[in-house]
Amino acid sequence: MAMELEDKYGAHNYHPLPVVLAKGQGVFMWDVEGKRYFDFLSAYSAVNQGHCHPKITKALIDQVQTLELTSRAFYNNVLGVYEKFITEYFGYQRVLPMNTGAEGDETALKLTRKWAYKVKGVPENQAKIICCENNFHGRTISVISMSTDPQARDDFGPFTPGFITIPYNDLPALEKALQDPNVAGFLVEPIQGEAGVYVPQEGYLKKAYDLCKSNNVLFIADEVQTGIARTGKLLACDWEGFKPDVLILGKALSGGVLPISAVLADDHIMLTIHPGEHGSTFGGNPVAARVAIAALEVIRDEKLAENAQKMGELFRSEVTKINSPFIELVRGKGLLNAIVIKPHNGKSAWDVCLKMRDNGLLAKPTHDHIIRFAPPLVINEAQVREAVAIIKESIKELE
Ligand code: IF1
Repeated sequence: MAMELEDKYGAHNYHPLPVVLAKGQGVFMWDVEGKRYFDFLSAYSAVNQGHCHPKITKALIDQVQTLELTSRAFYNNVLGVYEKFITEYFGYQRVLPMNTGAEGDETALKLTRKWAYKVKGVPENQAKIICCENNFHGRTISVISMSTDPQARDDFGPFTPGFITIPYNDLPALEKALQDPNVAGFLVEPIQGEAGVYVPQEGYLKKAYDLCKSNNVLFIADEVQTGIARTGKLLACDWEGFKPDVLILGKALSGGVLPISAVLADDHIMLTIHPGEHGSTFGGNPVAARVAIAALEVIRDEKLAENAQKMGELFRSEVTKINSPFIELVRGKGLLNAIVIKPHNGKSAWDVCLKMRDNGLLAKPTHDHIIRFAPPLVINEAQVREAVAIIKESIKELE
């Protein structure tokens, strides 16, 4: 019924795994027949705190019954409290609140260009931003203008100019691109999620940051997917101990209950945008502000970064023990992992996902042969072991 309705009345911009979910709690979701599944996608890392977390849903309900939206035309008694909380939480002077991750990236692009003209002195309309091949930063026109994925950009042109694309995890390529005096920023995912959970070589991010600093170029970290404790640290950049000039957050900033994104930077960058130069109807609304505070408190109070690191190590070590012609390798950091499937006797990653669904675990291939495994960060040891047993059983059934 649900599938037919979506097929008949909805745009066909997705190809979902055939399962109809009706309830979520913690690491689990239940379908319309009441069958339980491990959620190993977490809505692409938006549900890091677990489904329907009581503290987050309470913040949502309390605020939405009090004052849901003032717009930024007026002040309210919540936004400033949130701005102080989140800037201190991540160690920045300023935050620009938006809604979706793509809006966060668009905002970061506009902010970087504004800084280029007002501070760096790049000639008007000449600012360039370096990005990486196989990136994923969202679905808006300027963001897909950076994409190298035909599926993300074909037939959506003409595209926004001003982007230089280089290979990911390639410092010489970055060093060369930085020679252009009109380069304003380098936008990068600390781990490329959609590309298949590509973890760059140790030290890549810090060396890239240093190269940017020595060329007066802003290092812009898109932590929409890798942030909020997903990789075992609060931010994936924390693994290399530096602070991005511009930080983009989204997804789990809300614990999955509504779209919340944010761009963080210090005064010399953020204050280049003046009143009336950027904004959004819902950006920083009181409900989002209260929810984001609760979502970040849960990450801190439940020590979810530490748990993600421990459970991620357990997951990878247990999966590595599965001896199967299907498994080429497992890679990742914290609880952002992927298994690279070697197609075997005509079966692909999609077939593995269908079999795992039958056995009570939901995951989805990012590309035809890579399956991402990203459960909510509240998962415990017994649940990791039970989930790996399902993965193993599913693969064995297909062999
Ligand atoms: C889809 C991918 C993941 C993101 C990074 C910005 C955004 C995303 C690093 C934009 C969003 C989502 C979008 C969703 C599927 C999912 C995804 F497969 F598309 F690439 F996670 F890997 N930066 N990623 O990962 O955030 O505007 O969606 O809030 O478009 O199918 P958004």
